Order: sequence, then C-alpha cells, then structure tokens
Amino acid sequence: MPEVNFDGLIGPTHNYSGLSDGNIASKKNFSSPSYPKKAALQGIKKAEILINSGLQQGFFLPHERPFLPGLKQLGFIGSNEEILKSAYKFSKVLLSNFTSASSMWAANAATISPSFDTKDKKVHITPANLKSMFHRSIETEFTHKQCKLIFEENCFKVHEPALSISGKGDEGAANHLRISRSHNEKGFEIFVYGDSGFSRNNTSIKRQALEVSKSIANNHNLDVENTFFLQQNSEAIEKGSFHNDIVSLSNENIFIAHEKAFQNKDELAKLLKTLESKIDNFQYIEISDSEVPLNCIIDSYLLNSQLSTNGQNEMMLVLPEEVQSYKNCMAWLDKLKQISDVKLFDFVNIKQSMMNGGGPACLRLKVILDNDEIKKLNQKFLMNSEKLDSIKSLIEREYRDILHPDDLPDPNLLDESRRVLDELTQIFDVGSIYEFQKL
Ligand code: SUG
Repeated sequence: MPEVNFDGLIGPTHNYSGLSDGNIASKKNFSSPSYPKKAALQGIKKAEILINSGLQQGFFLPHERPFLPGLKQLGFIGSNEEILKSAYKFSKVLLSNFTSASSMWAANAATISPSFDTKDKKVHITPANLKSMFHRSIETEFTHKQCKLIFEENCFKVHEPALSISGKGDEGAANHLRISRSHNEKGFEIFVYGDSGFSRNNTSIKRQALEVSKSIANNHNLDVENTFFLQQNSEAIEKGSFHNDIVSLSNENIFIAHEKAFQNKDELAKLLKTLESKIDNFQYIEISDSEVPLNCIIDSYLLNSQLSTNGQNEMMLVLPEEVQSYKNCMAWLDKLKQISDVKLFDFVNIKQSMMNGGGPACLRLKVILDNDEIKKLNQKFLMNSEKLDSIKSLIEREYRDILHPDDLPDPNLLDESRRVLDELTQIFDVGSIYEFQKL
C-alpha cells in the first residue's frame, strides 16, 4: 500500500509544562502530573490499529531530553546533576523547554511532497523548523538527522529546514493538505498558513508564515497549477486551532473542513472549483457551524482524526475517544458514513497526548510512496512484531508510571532517559545517533 505512517515514539520525559500559547489543552493541564509509561503505550496502541489495518508503520526515535547540550550552550556548567539543578533554580520554564517530549507529534516533523506531484519525480522532504515555540524549535536538528537516515536513498530529497521570519516558521504536515484521485496519482498540494511573516498583527500566535510555505513549495519542485495557499481563519486560531489539522483534513479524494477553517471564502471556492474540474471523484465535505460549532470541533478534536486508506483500500478514520461524548460530532459521523467512502471508525484512548493538544493526526507523519520507494526506505525505522514487542517491554520496564513537574531536574530522570534511548538505538540498530552517546 502506498501509505506509510511514521509516528513519534513518546519519550520518557512526557510532561505538562504549559509551553504552547494558543493551545488550550497545553495551558489547561500545566503542572498536572503526567504518566509517561501510559502515554507511550497509548501511542503504540494507536499505531497498532494502523498496522492491523494492513499498513506499514514506522517510528521516529524520541529526542534526547533533558537536552544537556542546549543548557551547556546557555552557559550552565558542572556535572550533569549541577547543570540540571542550576538551570531549574535559574528558571523552571527554561528547564521544562529543554525537557519536553514534544517530538511525539510527528505531524510537525516535516512537509512531504510525494514523487507523483514533483517535477523531478523525487519525494521531497523538508523538516519543519517549528520556530514559533522554543521547545519545539530545538526538535529540528535531530528530526533532520532522522529524516536523512530514513530517506537516504537517491529517490528522496531531504532539504534543509526552511528559514523563519521574525519568529514565524513552519509547522510541517499539520499545515499541509494533499488531494488526489488516489494516493498514487498526481495530486494537488495545499499549504495552509497563519499570516505573512512580516505582519505586525499579533493578536494570536500564527505559527506558519506564508513566505515560508511558499519557499517549501518552490523547493519541492511542484507544478504551480497544482499548488495552492490558503490562510487559516484568525477566529479559528484565536479559539484554539493553532494548527490547521484541528479544523480540516484530507485523504486521497476526500477533503473535510469546518466552515470556519479558512479566512478567505473566495480563495477556497477557487480551489474547490479547480479540484472539482480536475479530480472526477473529488468530494468536499464542509461541517457547518450549526451542525458542529467551531469551539466544539476544537474541544472534541473531531477533525484531528487520522484518515487513512487501509490495506483493503477502504477509508478508515481513527478518532480520539473524547469525540464520543459530543452528541453533535457523533451525529455528523453517522452522516459522514452515509455520504462518503469513509466507512470504518475506530476510537482510541490517547488521553496523555490529548492533554497536551495532540490527537491521532498529530502523532503521525503520513508519507505517500510508490512500491519501489517503500522498499528504499531505511527498513530499520519500520516496525515488525518483534521490534514492537521489544519496544513495549522496554517501556514497561524503564518508563516512569508518574512524573511530577518538580521531577524534571532529577538526575535519575536523565539517566533513565538515556538508558531508554540507548536501548532504542540498539532495537532500531541505528548506531550512536544521540549526542550523549558520543561523549
Ligand atoms: O505544538 N503541544 C504541541 C501539540 C502539537 C499538536 N500537533 C498537531 N496539531 N499536529 C504543540 O503545541 C505542549 C507541550 C507542553 O505544554 O508541555 C505542546 O508542545
């Protein structure tokens, strides 16, 4: 099957530090205790649904956290224990930025243009620079490194992360949609941006800059006629849709969006007209505000569900189980089943990630490839049942059941975390890829 998903393996320092302004769940759960073991196992269970549906599944390894090289760069010196202690004493928020397990949200790892869309017939990959949130911006370097390892063959082109403009950057696949007749036919790519990087209107954080989106589209060697740019609706951002994947989604010929997802209705209409004329099975499904109000879409994470084409060529939607407590969302799902090819629904418990604003769609990077390209992926990052069992038993054995905000400077957490990452590099058989392994 042409769809492969790469999820971010949830790391041992998963915690709630309230770091993301504009992300309601992150702010609301600031300082709550977290459950790293539960979180990681929930993430794997979500990925197993996709595996059981007949799709190939990969994982990005968690990043090195707490990130001591970053603290050292800021001038903290001494033993590891001293560095953690003095950083925490100087600023709790500083240490929590360097300890976040935020690389779990792989939808923000990169933007991918499949070879079906590109003029040079290569798969183009740009790691996201995530510049608008400091804790996320420090993911870029290691994500870039992993992308180069996963997509190392000649049929792939991994670009340098894009530039950012005045702190506004690029959020990867969370702000990118692709619509095509089927996965392995030429498609239309839609880059969804918050605002111009040069805008001085700062009423809310608009993470994705138009100019940065354009630079990625240019570098990806796309046909201009098949490339569109749409602006996120500022009301949606203000109400908590910090990424576009909270209010719209796409898979093959299906495009679903809330009525208030996009700022400019004329631009959207122009795009829909083109898609209707070029893709014979195209289906746009809009959720009206009277059916499901915007705040309900955002609270429930209904559209942050993972829409995939499974091994039997059926469309399945993996939703957060929270959706089940919203009557209007459930009624809309009934309707979706009747009017579209989306017939299979699976509700998952990923509460630990949801409490930081990450639903099923956030946890994965969807990659569309042809059969030959799938073979050329670095197979070490792809799962089989033996690898998955080893990862699960490592999590069971080493991850903490509970982590309190005051535990972040605990040097034992650093040691445990390094032990886990070290063992993961052995399970994945990727050699020494972390900074601490080179000491
Ligand atoms: O970038 N939360 C992430 C959630 C990312 C969701 N991804 C997508 N929508 N694709 C973010 O805001 C919270 C971390 C904290 O507060 O501890 C956080 O980074």
